[in-house]
Amino acid sequence: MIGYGFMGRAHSNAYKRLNDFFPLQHKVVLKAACARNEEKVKAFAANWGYERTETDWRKLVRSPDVDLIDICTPNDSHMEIALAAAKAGKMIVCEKPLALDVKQGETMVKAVEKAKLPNMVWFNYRRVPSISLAKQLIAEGRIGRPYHFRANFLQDWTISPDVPQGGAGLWRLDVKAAGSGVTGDLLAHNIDCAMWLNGPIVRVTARTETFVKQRKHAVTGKMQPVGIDDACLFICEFANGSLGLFESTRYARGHKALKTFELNGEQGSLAFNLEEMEYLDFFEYNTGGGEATVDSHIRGWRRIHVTNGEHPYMNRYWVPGLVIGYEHSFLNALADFVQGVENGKPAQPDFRSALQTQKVCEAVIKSGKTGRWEKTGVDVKAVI
Ligand code: SOE
Repeated sequence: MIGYGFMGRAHSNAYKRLNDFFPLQHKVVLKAACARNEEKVKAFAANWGYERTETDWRKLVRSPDVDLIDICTPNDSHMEIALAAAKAGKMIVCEKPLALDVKQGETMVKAVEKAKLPNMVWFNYRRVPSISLAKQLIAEGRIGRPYHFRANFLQDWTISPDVPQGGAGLWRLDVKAAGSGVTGDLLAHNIDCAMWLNGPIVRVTARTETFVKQRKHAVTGKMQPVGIDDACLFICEFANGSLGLFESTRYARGHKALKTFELNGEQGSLAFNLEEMEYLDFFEYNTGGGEATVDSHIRGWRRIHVTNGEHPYMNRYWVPGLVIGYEHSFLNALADFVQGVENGKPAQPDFRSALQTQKVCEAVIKSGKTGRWEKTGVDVKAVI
């Protein structure tokens, strides 16, 4: 485990509980946690049960007793660590977004594919059972021809101009460490889900804004220009002919993590809201083409409480009606990854698939600057 921030904790929790909930051939052993600050990494390792600590990630990556490297560091170090881990023959799981930009992402894809190593990016929201159920309903043809996809991810934690950029957690505001603002940090999640559910995004046009132009840098102590997008709105075209509308900001007072999406198709619609993540809303117009099969006076949105044994992942947990939470999305992702290693069917999104999301993010940022429609260059076959 490299890094001990919010994601280091979320992933460590998944490693600790994996074998309790999922029947797998392999057992997780928490070998080592690594970070530059010795005191902090020792406390982290003691808390989560890692056998030892390292302060040099290069040493960790070369350790013969380590099979898998988990990259939970800020985005500007993903590539360097991934390349070293690939060279050392380790499996790699990497926090999102894959890299700072497409160029770095391509280098990472090349390295892991050349080394033929299992790899995955932690786009955890795919593994929220309600979102996985949405995927299943789409595959079952219940939505029919898709027309519209809309999604948002709204937060409010950077409104104060006194919030510094740089340093623990706040590196997300420093363009050198993060690559972009809400586009890479928040919209990347929505783009990953959107393409997983509704296929490749081919063209985008965006409007980005930086509301606070200068912030103190936590490391240098100096006021420095802010290079990230504080807010981003974009519209897009999907390869299947449907249209998309995306909104993200860290300036939506009152919203902490309002992440929603809706998909409207000819035969039905689906809607999800992270604040009520155990539900999937479904409007069924028609069960199989032609005219409506549900009488109009009783037709309406239905709330599916996604807690039954036949719902994705739920047979691993409790009994119908009892919910799981945010942390289980990481557990489910990890279970899929290990299962993929065991049965030779790699879990997604792997680095190549996550690179497609990176391409959309980059096109969005570019369009925010040029004010024009930009092609994403997404490799249609890699959207899986
Ligand atoms: C930012 O506040 C953040 O923690 C993101 O970095 C995560 O990826 C997202 O899931 C929640 O918000």
